[in-house]
Formats: sequence, structure tokens, C-alpha cells
Amino acid sequence: MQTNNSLWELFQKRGLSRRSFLKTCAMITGLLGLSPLKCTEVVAAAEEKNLPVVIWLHGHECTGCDESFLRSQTPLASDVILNMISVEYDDCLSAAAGEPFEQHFKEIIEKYAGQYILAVEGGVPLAENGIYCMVGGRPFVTVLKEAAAGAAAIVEYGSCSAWGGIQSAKPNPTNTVAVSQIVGGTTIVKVPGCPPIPEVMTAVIMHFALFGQLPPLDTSGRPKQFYGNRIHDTCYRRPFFDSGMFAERFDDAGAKAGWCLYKVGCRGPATYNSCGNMRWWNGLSYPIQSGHGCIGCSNNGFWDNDQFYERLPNIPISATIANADTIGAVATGVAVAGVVAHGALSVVEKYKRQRQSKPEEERRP
Ligand code: FSX
Ligand code: SF4
Ligand code: F3S
Repeated sequence: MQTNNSLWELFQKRGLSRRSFLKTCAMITGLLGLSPLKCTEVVAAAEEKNLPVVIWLHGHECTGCDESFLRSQTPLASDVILNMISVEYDDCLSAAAGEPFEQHFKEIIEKYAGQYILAVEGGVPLAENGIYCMVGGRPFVTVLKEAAAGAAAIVEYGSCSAWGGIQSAKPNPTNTVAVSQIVGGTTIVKVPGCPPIPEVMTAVIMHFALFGQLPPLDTSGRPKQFYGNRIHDTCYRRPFFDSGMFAERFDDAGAKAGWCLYKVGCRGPATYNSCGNMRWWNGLSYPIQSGHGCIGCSNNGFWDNDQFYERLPNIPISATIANADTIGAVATGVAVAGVVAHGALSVVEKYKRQRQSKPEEERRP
């Protein structure tokens, strides 16, 4: 582990050049969404501040969040883990296991009390004293409370951690809840998504490590920089939506031509995330690009939607530039008008297409 080293000290110890250090700082500046002018501040912080100590816990989850994180490309997950943060405990990624490892957990939460960032994946099952998720022979809820007590900041990584997630789907037999329903009083940030975008996780941790505070959050506790826009607002299929060109089924000509997936259930107009901008695998793809509508996996309660393939009934069509802070107010007023207008647009466009496909003489009214 790289404790008590700054990023610059670590680079020097490894014989890496000042130039590669500065390039890394420039990359971090971009990742944090800061102006290039802020790069000098990032360099100064990276020269002085010790690498952040991170304790990473796993609760009730599918481990897809880790799978996503391990595919981080810019920066590479290996660079994050080996060069940018000091992961002192991760019961999934660590080669160590068993009693010595759990003893190590107890030692580090004492040694770094008040200093470490606690990253948590998964929800917290409470039924029957938490026995539905055991870690090192103890209920996860117990481990979480111990770790949270000394955390400088907590990152709820993934929709399970942030909202309860699939484990809390009705009727929620394990009584699973979100992390922030159990631990409070500390700086907490939500990075929802099932799974979330890995680079967002790295950006949140690095922001706290370099500047001693979380990035600006929205009213739900999510970083505005990454959750400020709807999927719909950055979707490359958006011109088809605006033109009323929709796939009606997953096997029709519209679907094959890459038209908008709104009518086959896309939740993009009601979902806040950066998937359209950042994507996975160095910008390679994301659900909509692979032909499936957004299921709103970063939204609270998405798992209880039993109509994934039904057209979203109320969407704020007019609120194309709404952000997560204003959407509540905007949506109430325009949703109905928006859907009506949208329905009309669809009909007009369909009629136009039908006319264009007919011979000239049949087009005359
Ligand atoms: Fe949940 Fe993550 Fe979905 Fe899975 O850790 S957000 S079920 S991708 O694994 O917690
Ligand atoms: Fe893209 Fe979905 Fe919006 Fe269509 S409804 S433009 S597929 S986000
Ligand atoms: Fe999830 Fe929708 Fe993005 S399903 S991964 S929020 S496109």
C-alpha cells in the first residue's frame, strides 16, 4: 500500500518522469471536470497531499459495481488502485482473506480514524439481525457501522448502496436499505447506477483526496457534474426522438435503423446519469448504443418497475435543459402537455412518412 506518499513522491520512487506526473495531473483535472486553468492547483495538491486511504466494503449486491470499476479505462483501474489511491481493505479485490485480514480491518480503522474514505457497494439487509449478508462472520450492518464511525467521507457506490437496489425490491424480504439510512453524520455522496460508471467513482475519490471536500452535489446527494443531465439530453438517438422516428418493436425496421427507443420503454427522459457522454470501455458503448432502452438503473426504485418495455407515460418533453435540481418543479407543469405534443408530433411524422412512401397521385388529399 502507498500510505504516506503523495502522488508525486510515488512517481519519483518509481522512477517516473515529471512529465508523466504532469500528464497524469492533467488527466485528473479533466476527470474532475475542472477547467484546464485549475491544473496548477491539482499539481500542487498532488505534490503535497498523501494518497487517500480507502476502505472498500461490499454488502448485499451482485458485485457488478466492482466488475465495472475493474474496467475503468481513463484512468486504468490498475493505475487507480496501484498509483492514485491506497486501498487498505477490500474484501473482494484483496488476495488476503480470513482472520488476519479481518484483524487488519480493525487495525486500519483505528490507525486512520477520521482520515479514510469509505467506499460501500451493496445495500444493507436488516431483517433477522442482518444475517442475510455476513462479512468475516459478522453481519454486514455491524461492519458498516464500525467503518463509518471513523470515515472522513462515505461514497455510496452503486444503486444498491445509494438507494437499496434490487435486494430491496418488493416485498423486500431481507429488509434491505440504503447505506445512508444506517449511517449518517458524515459527508456522504451517492454514485448510483447498476452498475455506475467507474470513472465517476475515481473522480469523486480524487476530488475529496485533493481538495478535502466532495464535489458539488445535487439535492439527492449525487455529484452534479455527472448527474446533472438526463440520459435523454446527451443521447445520440435524440434526433430521431425529435423527428418522431421510433422503434415500435425490437425487431422492426426502426430498431435496425437505430431509431429512438422511447416507445419500447426507454427511461432516458427520466434518468440522470452520464452514460451518453462517458460510456464504458473508453467510450465504447452503453445500453442504448447496444440496442436496449435505458432502464433508469441510476434511479431510486427502478427495480420495482414492472413495465420496463412500456412507453414512459409522463415525460417532461419541454424540459430538455432541465437539471436534477429543477426537474421536479418543471416536470409537474409540462409533463402532460409534453406527452400530448409528443404524441401529435409522432402522428404527424408517421403521416408524412406514409405519404412519402406512396405514389404521387395517391398523395393528393
Ligand atoms: Fe447493486 Fe453493485 Fe447493481 Fe450489482 O456493488 S448497483 S446489483 S451492478 O453490484 O451493488
Ligand atoms: Fe435516447 Fe431513449 Fe431519449 Fe430515445 S427516449 S432519445 S433512445 S434517451
Ligand atoms: Fe443505466 Fe440507463 Fe445508463 S440503464 S447504464 S442509466 S443508460
